[in-house]
Amino acid sequence: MTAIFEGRKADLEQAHKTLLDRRNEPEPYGNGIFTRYKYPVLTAAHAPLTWRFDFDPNSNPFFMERIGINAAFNAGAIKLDGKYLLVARVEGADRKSFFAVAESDNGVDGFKFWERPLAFESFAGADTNVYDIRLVQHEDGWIYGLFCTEKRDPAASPGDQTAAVAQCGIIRTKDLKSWERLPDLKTPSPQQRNVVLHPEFVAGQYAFYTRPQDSFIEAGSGGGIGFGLAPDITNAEVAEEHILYKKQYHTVYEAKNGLGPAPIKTSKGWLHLAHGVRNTAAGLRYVLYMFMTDLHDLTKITHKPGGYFLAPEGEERIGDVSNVAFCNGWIVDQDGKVFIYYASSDTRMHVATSSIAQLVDYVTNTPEDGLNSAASVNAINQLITKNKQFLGNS
Ligand code: M1P
Repeated sequence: MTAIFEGRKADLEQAHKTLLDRRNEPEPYGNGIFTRYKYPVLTAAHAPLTWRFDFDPNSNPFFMERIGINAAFNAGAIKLDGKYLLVARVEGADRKSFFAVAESDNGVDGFKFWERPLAFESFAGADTNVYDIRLVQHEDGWIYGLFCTEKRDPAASPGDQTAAVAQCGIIRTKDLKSWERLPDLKTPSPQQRNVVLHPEFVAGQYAFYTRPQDSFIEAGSGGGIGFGLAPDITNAEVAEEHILYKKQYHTVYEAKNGLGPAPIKTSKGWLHLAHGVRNTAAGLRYVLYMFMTDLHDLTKITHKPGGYFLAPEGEERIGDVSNVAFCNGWIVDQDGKVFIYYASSDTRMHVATSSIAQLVDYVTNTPEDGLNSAASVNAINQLITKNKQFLGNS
């Protein structure tokens, strides 16, 4: 065994342990709606060293990295047997994404990947790349994972090596360890990303939130968050998509939008977290926004707070795809505490904590987007006038 091998191995193991053992701290002076935390909860550096290094001193005398891990982001989330579990989109240096489960005892730090990445059947030629899983504990007893499955567009010309087709893959499990692959979701749209399964049956059917698109990147003439029903999950087909949340001019979701995790049921309605995208001279900007739908009519939006709920801040703004906040996982504890797991700039995972009471207050009391500058000024003036009753005229 060489001194280089021994020294590098010891140093890297120590640095990895220090990272995994690091306690997280809530950031002070938040907005009262949620609390951000100082450190990301999951990064590429959290990947086990056994995924990256050959530990045989004979075949790897320099203890060199053999397989690079580029990022850990866009994680689905679920609480099982008292553990907070993230199913992250891990991206290798080869640009292929895969899923891996990371577990924590308290939801804000100590996330540790399970020994091996998640494995499931891949239909021949179906998946070049898989990502952005949404985990749903459905009332039928299964935990479903809906994810994006992407492959090269079979209609692309030989010179075009970028055109892709994205659709919704479906897997299910009881324990996050063994997974059954079901046929991909069929919808009328040529492209689907950000598909989410509603946790309850609706009129005896499986209910899906979809995001139809004309092309791989552009929403085009379509887009919006769709909703549709499928009678059978083992051969799921949404024959008709009803657009429940449209793109809208000069809002944070004017270019496209997509649902985040499955909605949370509250006494006031279903709480939704979504991402909205707008274009800028510096490229696309992704932020998170919230809305609420009626408890009995899932296609009826009852509350639409204006603006973004969470936008990338500070170092969150920088990464492989900068200026992106994206969320496809949250966990609600018995006491109503909510753990919002969001990714920044397609690079790393963070947590923000809140509660059902705070989120319902935010969604039901934040003024709607008035859709023009005068309406925004009017909303501020109304608040100032109301505040005068409490603060006097000084
Ligand atoms: O790069 C930002 C995000 O872009 C896509 O999201 P959407 O389909 O809404 O445009 C996804 O590829 C997502 O993974 C990524 O974070």
